[in-house]
Amino acid sequence: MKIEAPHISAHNELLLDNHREAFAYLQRQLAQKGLDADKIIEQVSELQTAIPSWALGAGGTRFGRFSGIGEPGSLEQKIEDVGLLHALTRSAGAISLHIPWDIPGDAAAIRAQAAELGLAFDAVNSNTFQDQKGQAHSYKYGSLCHVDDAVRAQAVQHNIEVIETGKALGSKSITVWLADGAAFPGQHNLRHALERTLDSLKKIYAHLPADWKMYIEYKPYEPNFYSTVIQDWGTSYLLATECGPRAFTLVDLGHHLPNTNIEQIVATLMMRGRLGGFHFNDSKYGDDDLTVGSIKPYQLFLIFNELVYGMANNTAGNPPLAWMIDASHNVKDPLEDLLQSLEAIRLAYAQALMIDTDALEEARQANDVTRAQEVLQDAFRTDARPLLREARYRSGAALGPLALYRSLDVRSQLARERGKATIATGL
Ligand SMILES: [Mn+2]
Repeated sequence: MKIEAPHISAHNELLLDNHREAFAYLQRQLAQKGLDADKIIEQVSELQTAIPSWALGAGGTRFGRFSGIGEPGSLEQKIEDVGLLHALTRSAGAISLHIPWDIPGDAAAIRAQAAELGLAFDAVNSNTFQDQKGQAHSYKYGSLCHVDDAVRAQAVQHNIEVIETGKALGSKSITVWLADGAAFPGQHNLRHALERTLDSLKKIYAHLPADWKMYIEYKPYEPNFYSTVIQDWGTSYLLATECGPRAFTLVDLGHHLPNTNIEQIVATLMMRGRLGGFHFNDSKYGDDDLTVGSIKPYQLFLIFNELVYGMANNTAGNPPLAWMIDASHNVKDPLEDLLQSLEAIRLAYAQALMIDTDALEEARQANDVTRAQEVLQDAFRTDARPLLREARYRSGAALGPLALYRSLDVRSQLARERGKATIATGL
């Protein structure tokens, strides 16, 4: 299924009068603070978030999986789904593949299909947290950190193959997330496990094409509940700096202990030019994979505040960031969920761009703590949604993506085309 321009314009026609009124009001409010709505719209429009191939089907838990209907049963259908999201929002212009769940049979054809929908290939993701059929060695006791040379060599080789797959698609980066860790105290010599991991990462890095980046993701716990080899941003940063200038830390919002100050991590990494990218999601307890902005929208806004500052004051040469959603759950229609996440990401960005930074800095210099908080919260509490709608309208997308998705009854049509019982590859 495809969403065509006439669908969008017929939908926009119905909402346009109300939108224009709301946008004009916001534009005046912003102008009073010396902010240019057009400039914010331009910046917001440039923010493109990659959709991971594993978020397009229902995500399971360790207790069960409840499939939806019309799930994408092939890589082509996953790309078709991302194409729908991008047509509705013009904010999901990339797809991030998981290898081996999504190995393209014909890379050139897949690339052409994506290009036709306006999609690029973002980072490719390796998987050494599961054993694959026919694999010589098991990852039960780790992969890049394993005590056995042969297991480590196999895991390194897999990452190299993932890079090769990415090259054929036009990807420019690989994300390494490891489940490696110890389930119980005593299982690992903690220092040696980290040393072996660094050694393996260096071997992968040695195969990185000159125009590629390697993102090293961290996570404090799960699946191992005693220790994780790359447990935090500091460990990731250490590994990245040891590997070389094209290795970076990747921040996944769900991969922190409760109440961690993630915006501070962002500020520190950008100070060193080592923030590679983001995996967006939201959580209440742990790595919950909830819809972006559904639990802690203020935290997301504060994170974007640091990102905006870091991008505007890029003294350490931090590269452009890779934005990706990393979420998947059991109950919502995945496409509806992703539409909500895409909206939440741009909303937090727009809110951060609406901060009166001069007033904020003035308050800081005067140690006026109350005023500093007021300035931040004024931006957070201003309804930025008209900016997002205007950004979509100007780029040919829908004023109300979710409303249009529902009125076109996209899911039923996908179910008719694909059959009700298709299951997306993944966990
Ligand atoms: Mn992630």
